[in-house]
Amino acid sequence: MPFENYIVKGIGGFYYVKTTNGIVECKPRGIFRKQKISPVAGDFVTLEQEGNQAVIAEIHPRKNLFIRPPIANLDILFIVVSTVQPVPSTRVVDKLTTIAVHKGVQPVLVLTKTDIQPDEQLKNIYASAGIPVIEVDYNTPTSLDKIREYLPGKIAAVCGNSGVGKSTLLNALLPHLQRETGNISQKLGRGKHTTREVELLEAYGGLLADTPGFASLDTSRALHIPKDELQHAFPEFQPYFGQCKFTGCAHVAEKGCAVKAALEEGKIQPTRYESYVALYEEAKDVKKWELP
Ligand SMILES: Nc1nc2c(ncn2[C@@H]2O[C@H](COP(=O)(O)OP(=O)(O)OP(=O)(O)O)[C@@H](O)[C@H]2O)c(=O)[nH]1
Ligand SMILES: [Mg+2]
Ligand SMILES: [Zn+2]
Repeated sequence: MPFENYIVKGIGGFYYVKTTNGIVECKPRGIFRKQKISPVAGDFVTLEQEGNQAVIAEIHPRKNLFIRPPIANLDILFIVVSTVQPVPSTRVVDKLTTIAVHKGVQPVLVLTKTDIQPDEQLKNIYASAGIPVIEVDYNTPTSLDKIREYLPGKIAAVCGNSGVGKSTLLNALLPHLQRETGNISQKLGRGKHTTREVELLEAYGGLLADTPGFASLDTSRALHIPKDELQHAFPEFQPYFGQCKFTGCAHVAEKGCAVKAALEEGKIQPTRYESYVALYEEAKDVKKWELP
């Protein structure tokens, strides 16, 4: 494994750290609590021995951090979207892709239930936005190869609305897992609403997070992207930066906007642009002191 000394999971104040000598149970040094820093899965750490107890003495600088679910150093976010049941929402997908890009995470769209109904439109929207799209078809097991190819040397997580097929995908990638799948009403009926902890699973030379309840990231205010930075979370806008008539153009209602021109020429997808405007309006209402 290319990874060592990382937190596999945390449960009730204890952390499980993968080392060259196996998994070590440890506690964080008291200093972290005083500094209000919580170790999370994906953290790379330095362990020290205090008597009989291994302790986390140091948390290495993080590439990124998500609070809900708690995970650090994410490289890849597989955004699972089903073509039907539930029907896809480009707004939800765009919120997730922008958060990923903003945090330095590669978003990868995973289209499920294509066996029930294909969706060329969705595929085209994201492919033309420069976001990789993988169609999963469980009747063609090689369709999972494209997902596996992303994993070597990377930390990845799977997210998406309830019922899109996250657990089904994890089970197909890691058959020994056998996470529970099913439709929502069945699960509620059986009273299965267990929240488990985030756990990093070794998968194809990388780490794949099992993040129960990772429906839509924490899309609360804590994850708002500052309005001026939002445009950079849309990779397909990039070629037009610096070409607008006004410097500091927000690409919303300004005259001579190169992004809007590209939209009108069909070079930017309407749903993506609509999401940008909606997210921009949302971000405008967030005061500076509310940003992390
Ligand atoms: N036909 C078809 N059914 C699928 C596919 N992927 C998932 N399903 C079914 O969709 C239902 C929901 O799948 P789950 O894997 O439980 O969905 P989930 O995203 O884990 O849902 P939550 O745990 O509630 O967030 C199950 O009945 C699956 O068998 C697919 O590609 N094709
Ligand atoms: Mg599930
Ligand atoms: Zn503009």
